[in-house]
Amino acid sequence: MRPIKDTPLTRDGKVLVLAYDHGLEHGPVDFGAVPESADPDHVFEIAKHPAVTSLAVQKGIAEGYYPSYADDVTLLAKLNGTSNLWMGEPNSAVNCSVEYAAEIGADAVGFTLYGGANNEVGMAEEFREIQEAARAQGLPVVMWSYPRGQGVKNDKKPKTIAYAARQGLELGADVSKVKYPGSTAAMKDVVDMAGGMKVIMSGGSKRTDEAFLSDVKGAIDAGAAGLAVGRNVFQRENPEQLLDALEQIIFEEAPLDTALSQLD
Ligand code: FBP
Repeated sequence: MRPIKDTPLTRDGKVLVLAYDHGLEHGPVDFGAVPESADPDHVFEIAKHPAVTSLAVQKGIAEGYYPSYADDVTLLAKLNGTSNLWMGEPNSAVNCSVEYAAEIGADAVGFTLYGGANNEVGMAEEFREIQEAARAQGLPVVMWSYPRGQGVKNDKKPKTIAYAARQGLELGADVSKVKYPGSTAAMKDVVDMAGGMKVIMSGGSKRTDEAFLSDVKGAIDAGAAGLAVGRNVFQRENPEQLLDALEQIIFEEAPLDTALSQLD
């Protein structure tokens, strides 16, 4: 398997992506709980935490804010994305090229593939162009691999999630980011289906610390390389505390209780 350990996307082979593309994907509703989270500077400051191996943002946020943080934050440029105002079958516009991402300082690129959607074929062809351009630039590629749309009855089914991870391997991603299938055993099947490619868990909507960290622990115990998380971090008043706890679980392989003891 092509190693990505020498890229800034990982630390000790582990991955913790702080995702902050929600302003496009979901809109202002995601910033209601903590209004300052609408300010990209607030989230770039959070991304300086040593547990965060990269910050995933769309082009406009990268262009406007990354220059002030280039020494402290690793940039993962999300190349496609669509607003929640779009009511058609799941689809995602390519908003940034790999070449432009590299020009504005990206260390890695990300792309959403909706397997099972009407436009899966078109998205896979866009991914091919992006993956090959990223290889030419030496940038690792993270696939947000989210089966949904008319071909998918239940996107939480473990076999569907395992298929999503496998799509990343087959199409040449370095990392597949998938939804948590609900248990360590099911996540192990997902990880096994990805060969040696790194699989990371997608954070999901905000829940209690214990529920969230228990899912993360389940994913790590199953062999996942880490996590991409947005709302469970930036919808908190004290995100650094949660990142301390995540650092324990992901990088120190600490038990859940040790991680929970980092929190008030
Ligand atoms: P969360 O941890 O907040 O779930 O963020 C991960 C992420 O993949 C974001 O990059 C993206 O905006 C969002 O989830 C997409 O969520 P949805 O499942 O609603 O499409």
